[in-house]
Amino acid sequence: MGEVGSQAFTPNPVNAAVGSSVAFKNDDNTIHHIVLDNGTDLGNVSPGQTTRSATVSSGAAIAFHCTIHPSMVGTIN
Ligand SMILES: [Cu+2]
Repeated sequence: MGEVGSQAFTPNPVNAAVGSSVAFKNDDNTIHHIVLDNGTDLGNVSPGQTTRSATVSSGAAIAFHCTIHPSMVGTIN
C-alpha cells in the first residue's frame, strides 16, 4: 500500500508483484485524486481514507499521479 502525506507519495516507487493489488492511504490533511497512467482512476481520497485497490497486471512500471496536485507523481514497479 502506498501512502500520501505532505503532498507526496510514500514509498516512491511502490514495489508490487504482478497479481498483487495496491491502494493508497491518505495521511495528508487535504483531499487527493489518484489516477494511474494506465487509465485506472482510483478517485478522490479524503484525509484518513484509503482508495480502492488496483491490481498490478503486468511487470511494466506504472506511473501514477494526483490530478489535484500536478507535482504529485510516482511509480509502481
Ligand atoms: Cu494531491
